[in-house]
Amino acid sequence: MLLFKTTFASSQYSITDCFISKQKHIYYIIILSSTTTTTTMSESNTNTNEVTATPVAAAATPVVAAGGDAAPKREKREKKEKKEKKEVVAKPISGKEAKDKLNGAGVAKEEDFSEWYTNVITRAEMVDYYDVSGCYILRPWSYSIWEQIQGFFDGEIKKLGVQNAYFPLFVSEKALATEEDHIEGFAPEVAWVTKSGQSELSEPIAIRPTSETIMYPAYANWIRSHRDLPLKLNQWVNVVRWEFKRPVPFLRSREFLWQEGHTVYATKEEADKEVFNILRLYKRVYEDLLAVPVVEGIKSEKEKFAGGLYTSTIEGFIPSNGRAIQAATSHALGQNFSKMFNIEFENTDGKKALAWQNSWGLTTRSIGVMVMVHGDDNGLVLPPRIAPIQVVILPFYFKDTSSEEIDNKAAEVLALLQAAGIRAQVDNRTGYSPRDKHVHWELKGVPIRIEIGPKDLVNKVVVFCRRDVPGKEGKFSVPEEGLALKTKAVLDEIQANLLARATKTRNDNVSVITKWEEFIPELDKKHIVLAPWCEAPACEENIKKVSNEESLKNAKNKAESEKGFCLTGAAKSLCIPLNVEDVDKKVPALTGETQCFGCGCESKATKWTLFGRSY
Ligand code: 87F
Repeated sequence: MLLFKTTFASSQYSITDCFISKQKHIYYIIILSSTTTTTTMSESNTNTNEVTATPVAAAATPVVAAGGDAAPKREKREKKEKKEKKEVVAKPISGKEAKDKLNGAGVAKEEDFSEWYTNVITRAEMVDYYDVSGCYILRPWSYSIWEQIQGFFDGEIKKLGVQNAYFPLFVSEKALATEEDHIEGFAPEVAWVTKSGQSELSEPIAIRPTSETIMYPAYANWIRSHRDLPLKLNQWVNVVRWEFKRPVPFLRSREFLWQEGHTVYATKEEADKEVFNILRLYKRVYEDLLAVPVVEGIKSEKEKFAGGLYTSTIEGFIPSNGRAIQAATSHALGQNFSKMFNIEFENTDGKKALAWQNSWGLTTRSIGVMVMVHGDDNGLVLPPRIAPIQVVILPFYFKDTSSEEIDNKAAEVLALLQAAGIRAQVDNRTGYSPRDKHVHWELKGVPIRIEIGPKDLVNKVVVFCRRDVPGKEGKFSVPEEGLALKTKAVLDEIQANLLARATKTRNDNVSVITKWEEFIPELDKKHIVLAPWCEAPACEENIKKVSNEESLKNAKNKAESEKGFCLTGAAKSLCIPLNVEDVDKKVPALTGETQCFGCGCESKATKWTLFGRSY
């Protein structure tokens, strides 16, 4: 690792940090931040968790120089980042507490949610830290969940006629600038490569933060006639967004994995239909696979993707801190991008027409949401459909019985579960006590533990322990006869129970309000709110501003934000739900008489809208 400090002759920016890969074809990702005049070069230890990368695309590029990262704003942001920079690191267990905290998450979920989360994902071997701030290693225990999500979603989009492709990681400055207007707000997050070896590249190239500007120039070449439509492509890739807010593994990292779908249609009707088909698939990923309830809705004008016509979204909820989280989005881009990139086709009348486009994305954030929603004080609680191991078989030996007999039984059970398509494994590691194994597999969130001991052999039963129902209540004997079917039924029951439980909690945490005075008190109960709203951007701006000010007065909330785990106390609109019934609330139809609840806003309400503090 080399750390550079230098200054560009004609720029107020300096290189504060660059990472050099020790491979044959070296390239540097140069991170630019505000003024420094010294030129130093030092070799530092690679083993640091505190690589303070503050990349700002802006310096050398017209894209950003023209855009929204003016110096005062940037300084403010950097100051804020410094404050928030404390890395999320699992605290070692020490001292008097160590003895009783060595198991499970090490801290109660309700006591310190931030520490709980960090402990769980590291101890369960989902994630490990890396020496570039904001980047994490996804270990097999989390990556295989991503593979489950991929398997389902990929299969479904293929049924809709979507094909996978791969477009390059790099974007030229010119291509990125095509989207200048829309990228403005995002520009500070774009990371750039400016060097190869010791030489400056003649033109810096950006690393994809999203691929509109990479894919659409090719689309313009490929699409000529209505016969070339629809074009439906998807790619499963990594993207880089150099976030300045405090990173949270899975939820907000500087590199993450996602799928991005980019489709092109001849008509708005076809495009609109797809927007909601995809949204429904996203809902299925969350609800059917991850057992996390989400609300389908439309983003407000302020919260939509600026480049598009409208943004449909699914919104999740984290009960432990009362925060909503955008779970996935499906955008109708209209003809905005086809205008910018000249994606035109000759229609059936022989006339030129602009194409209608959509884009949609789902990320590894989904794994973090699932962990936060279902996990408990003993660790992960994995929904069976995505659990890398659905059943772990634990043979228990006692002095006076032959371990061979137990091992044979375990192998027999394993074979019959695997034959039934269940992801099962035997834990016959030596040197671990039954208690150790119990704690280990609980922490990993495996849905069913099957214990087999000498008595069970005699009785021709095995003992089931459900991860979702702790203690004795979740422990019961199951006859060997019909074991595979019973296991499948219990896995289904666990899956359904997790969704039902999370849905009830989410619904219990939605408050219906009609007046501004109710807003902050409800948010402070860690609720999200459903309120009659006028949809005006100025009203939303005000809601954000006032809710932030009022929240800061709340000492508890302040303490939380100082810990850095949550962003701000500001609340914003989450979505205009497609079905208000989704959150199990009965609200009167808006007649045109109902006032908007918004602060100081005198307009009439047009939509019941979900608001909340969010990630
Ligand atoms: C960050 C840096 C540069 C979001 C960014 O949601 C550009 C962007 O365009 C940017 N962050 N976006 C919007 C992405 C829109 C859209 N792209 C395809 C999606 C889903 C998949």
